[in-house]
Amino acid sequence: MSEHEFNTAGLSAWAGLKPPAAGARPDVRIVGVPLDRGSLYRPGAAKAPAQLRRLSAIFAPVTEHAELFDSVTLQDDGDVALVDGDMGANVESVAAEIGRTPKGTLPIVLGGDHTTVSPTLIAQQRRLNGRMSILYIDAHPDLNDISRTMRWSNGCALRRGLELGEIDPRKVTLLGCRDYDWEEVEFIRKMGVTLIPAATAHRWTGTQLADEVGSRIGSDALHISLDIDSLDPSYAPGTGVPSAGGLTSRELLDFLRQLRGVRLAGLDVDEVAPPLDVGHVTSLAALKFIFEYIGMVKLGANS
Ligand SMILES: [Mn+2]
Repeated sequence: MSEHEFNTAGLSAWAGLKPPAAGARPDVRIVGVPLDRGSLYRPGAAKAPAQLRRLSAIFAPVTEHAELFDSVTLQDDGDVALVDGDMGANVESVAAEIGRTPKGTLPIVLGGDHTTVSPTLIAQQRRLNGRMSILYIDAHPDLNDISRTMRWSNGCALRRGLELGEIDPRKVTLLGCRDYDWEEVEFIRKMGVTLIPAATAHRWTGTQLADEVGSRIGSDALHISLDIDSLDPSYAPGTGVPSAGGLTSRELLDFLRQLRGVRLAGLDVDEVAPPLDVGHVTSLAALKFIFEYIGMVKLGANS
């Protein structure tokens, strides 16, 4: 270990949060999907689950608003087994694994590139019997049918998840977008996807996100898919396709906070690429979001 590496000796992963008593269901279940064969330009995200687990040990179970959440129970079931090939070769087995998450437990899925979201949405749609809305936080809508000849690239990730999960595109809110293929713009308009570009989100104040999402969600639970490239590259350089003009870390955490009162369904966090990172700041930004999310479990957001 380099002298500049975080020394996590003696610390427990996930801020020391414990699994539940035998036979009880955890509040949160962690599952890793170390696959980056859907990366259109630069791989590296396959190394994220291990890195996020390792660095999770330096966090404490306290939100940024100084709320203690050490009573949240957490079970980390490690990484799913993968076969050679892209997400297409793995989608059913990964969806089945995520689908094993007990009812009432929130799955937190660690990608991997953003094709991780496809099996995640398939599993969540089944777990929630279709009563799910989606907040997709990303620089890119990932709504291409085919991207650079691949059906299972990260540029098609949301499209595949909606298709195979039989999910109504009108249940999707895109947040933080700023790079589009024209095919994606047409899909958004034609299929009734809600689009909140990064430029719009940047000007929002107060509870506008909660109002916007809340007005559409009805009695659904909300699944959040976070592509770390939704953040501006100055906050998250360690990702395959950085895009200028993104959200600030502050905005992202505030948007999450605004969703208190919305029924949460689960979370996936994707496109963190440790080999491309600088001083682990991208991994730590992802973990900050994950820990604030876990902190919401017992603070009224999931009741
Ligand atoms: Mn994405």
